Amino acid sequence: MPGTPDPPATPQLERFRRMATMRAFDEACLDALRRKAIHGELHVGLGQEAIGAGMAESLRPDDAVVSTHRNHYHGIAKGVDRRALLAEICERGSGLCRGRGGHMHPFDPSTHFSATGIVGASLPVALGYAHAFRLRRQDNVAVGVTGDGGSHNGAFHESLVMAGARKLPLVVLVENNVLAISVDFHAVSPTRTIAERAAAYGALGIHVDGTDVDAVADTFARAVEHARAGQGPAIVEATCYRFRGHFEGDPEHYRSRDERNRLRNAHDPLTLYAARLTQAGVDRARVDAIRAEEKEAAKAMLADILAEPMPDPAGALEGVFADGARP
Ligand SMILES: Cc1ncc(C[n+]2csc(CCOP(=O)(O)OP(=O)(O)O)c2C)c(N)n1
Repeated sequence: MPGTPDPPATPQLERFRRMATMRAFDEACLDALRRKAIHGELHVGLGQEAIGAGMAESLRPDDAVVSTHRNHYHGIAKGVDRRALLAEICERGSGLCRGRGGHMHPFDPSTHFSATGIVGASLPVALGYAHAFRLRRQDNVAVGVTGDGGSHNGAFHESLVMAGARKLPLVVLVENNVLAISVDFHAVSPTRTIAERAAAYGALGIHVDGTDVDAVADTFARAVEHARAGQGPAIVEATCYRFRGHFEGDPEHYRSRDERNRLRNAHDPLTLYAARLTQAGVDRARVDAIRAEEKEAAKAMLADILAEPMPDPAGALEGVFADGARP
């Protein structure tokens, strides 16, 4: 009705908006790549938004998250400034690390967020945070993110052994998108799920549908509560699907276009949640407006960033070496 104020946003609409923000952010990255504003490999997370959006609610500002090469949604979930993150990805001076980290190595001390392109290496760093929280008697948690491929890495085992033995507040989030580049998880895993490996570490292990934002939010809350209460580490394994190649430019010889389209049609977390919301009586126009607003906001943010000049090459070594240690 004209003049009627919008009804207040429900927590469910907020979850939908968070997913829409993440989708729009990565679409802006794809746009930036097409405009040649990003050099080097780009790994986006289209299809995995429900995990980032679901984890956000349980985390406090002083908790820590250490992510992977596919890190944008975790940074957004942790509260990293989105413009600074996108500017970093576009290698601009206003970026989170003044454009020196790029998309795989964003560091944000103010939100305790970082990422690494070394597969498996996020977990020992998160373990370090968990250990520090314990030594300082803080009831914070550290989240170490890995993919299914990373869960086969030795660092996964070593981090969970120590966290389990010392009951450290480590939550290992495994985004199981069933592929490690071209390798099918089921062809190489000795266990049906990764969550069931938790028993070997005295950890809580929970498997969840990573395309269902409500289920992820509930599961993640349980795991964080467990770790925060001093009961030791937890593994949350969220199954999801990667809608694009491993990196932009991946010829994807390991799956057909039909297979990819089938996954996208059946498992898109935004489409699935929009249907759930409308079945629950939310006006479809309101849901669509949220997506449109987030898309518009990301587009405007990218345009603003691309209007910035590239950093002066003369300053390329600034902030790279410790005080005065330039070669
Ligand atoms: C130690 C190490 N080995 C290999 C690579 C090359 N590499 C980059 S991503 C990747 C696969 C990661 O798969 P997964 O952990 O399932 O994450 P996803 O890409 O599916 O998100 C590999 C092998 C690397 N970056 N680091």
